[in-house]
Amino acid sequence: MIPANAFINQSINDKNVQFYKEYGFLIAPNALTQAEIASLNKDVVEILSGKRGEIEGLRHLSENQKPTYVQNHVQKNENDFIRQYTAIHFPHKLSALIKDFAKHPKIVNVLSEIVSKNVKCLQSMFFVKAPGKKGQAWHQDEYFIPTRDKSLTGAWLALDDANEENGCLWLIPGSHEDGIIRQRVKNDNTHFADTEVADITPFEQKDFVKVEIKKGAIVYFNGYLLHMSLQNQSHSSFRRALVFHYSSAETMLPWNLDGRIPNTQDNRDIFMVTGVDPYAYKGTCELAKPFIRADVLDFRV
Ligand SMILES: O=C(O)CCC(=O)C(=O)O
Repeated sequence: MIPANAFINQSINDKNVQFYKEYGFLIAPNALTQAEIASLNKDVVEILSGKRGEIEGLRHLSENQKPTYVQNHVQKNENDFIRQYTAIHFPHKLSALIKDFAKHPKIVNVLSEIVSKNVKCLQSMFFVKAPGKKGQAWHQDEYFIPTRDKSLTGAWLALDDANEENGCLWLIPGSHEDGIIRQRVKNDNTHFADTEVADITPFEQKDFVKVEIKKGAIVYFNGYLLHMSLQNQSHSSFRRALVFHYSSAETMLPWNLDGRIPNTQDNRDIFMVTGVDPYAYKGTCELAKPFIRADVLDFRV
């Protein structure tokens, strides 16, 4: 059972903030409206149909495989069309709507309490996670995105009901606390797309929390928190989710996007979501390009 203080009702309170410090996560049920969810899902169909420009890894389809629209509603093929994808990285670079959601007042309100008064957004990911697609092995986001000041925070927006069968998030409460980046070892769990997995010792099955949530909920979690998701084993249930990663604006961010860009002391491909940017004098720039997540993940940073 997830303790009551993990749940944000209406707006974040002191008990939520204390819970986040101790356990490294929070859940805000019913944070998004049905209309907001529908608008995000529709936007991603457009992105993946190539209407917003070329994306690395996009699979080109013949005209009759593409989704068709009638009066702005997807008329056919939407599910067939998106089912080939697990996720797209940096969709906010192709969608003003998605970028706006990163600054959603409900999200900013929470981040101001658990991250800093000054918060920047570092990346977005849209998970389609069609039936059959694999999950992501136990990991800490901080391993990939090096803030190293413990301010890295994910906001995971559920755009479908997420449950064990369709590959919801699992996490280990409190695993962020020692501030250690865990050793990564070879993965042999066929549920995971990754070649490597974080060594979660000394945690065991009894420490795992399954985050089964309704669409519209938002899960917040610390960048050092161990989390994973299993394969989508349902026949027809997608497990869509939009994820943003944020840090305090004070953080210098030596993130080379897993080797996609040259090493940098401070990656300025960011945008502010609240407060003041102490490094505004450096300006910002475009470094990351949107790309489709590979079916096998071989990240070594
Ligand atoms: O949604 C998933 O399957 C994995 C998400 C994740 O690992 C993350 O957002 O950091």
